[in-house]
Amino acid sequence: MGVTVGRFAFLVMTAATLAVSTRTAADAGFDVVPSAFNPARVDVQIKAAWTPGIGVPDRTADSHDDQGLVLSISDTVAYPPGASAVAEVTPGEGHTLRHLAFDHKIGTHCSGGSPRWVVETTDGGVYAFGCSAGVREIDLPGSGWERVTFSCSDVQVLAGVDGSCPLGSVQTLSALKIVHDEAGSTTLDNLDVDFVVTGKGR
Ligand SMILES: [Ca+2]
Repeated sequence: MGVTVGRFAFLVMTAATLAVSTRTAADAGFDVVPSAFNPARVDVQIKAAWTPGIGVPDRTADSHDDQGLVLSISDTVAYPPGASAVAEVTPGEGHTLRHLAFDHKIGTHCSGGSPRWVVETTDGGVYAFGCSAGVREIDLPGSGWERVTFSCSDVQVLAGVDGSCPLGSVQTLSALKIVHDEAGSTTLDNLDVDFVVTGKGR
């Protein structure tokens, strides 16, 4: 009898946990906050900013949005200490993840390593999705741009279980951001997290 009660209690707890962990970014809405990461104050120039006049206009509901996200660094700084231009999704913790994409301005930096989505999960997983790894749709959403959509076939597991992938997983996020840390400049727009799109600063 004691075992039966214990199992019932466990099931109730599991259901409650799932109810919380299946909350998505779409429920929450989110901002994308740029910043410079340079813990050792290495002598490099870093820019991380939503910048007027260089984005894809009119994809979001705000017809006045012409901002694009510029992430640039004048030199590559080996890790550690590393240095990077960062765009953090906030709130980035507490929900699960099923879809990641962004629009990339063709001709600006895009390699297998940078810029990249970095996904951290509460179970200690750290995952990267590098710009050039995603599926590219040229001239979407406009001429000179490409939409880059990521799937589990693009994932790099930096920490955690080999073969795991946070997209479509029950893993709960602890952080979600775009990191650019290779010398050069990239321009992105319309960051897509679970089909919720952010194309400008606050
Ligand atoms: Ca925009």
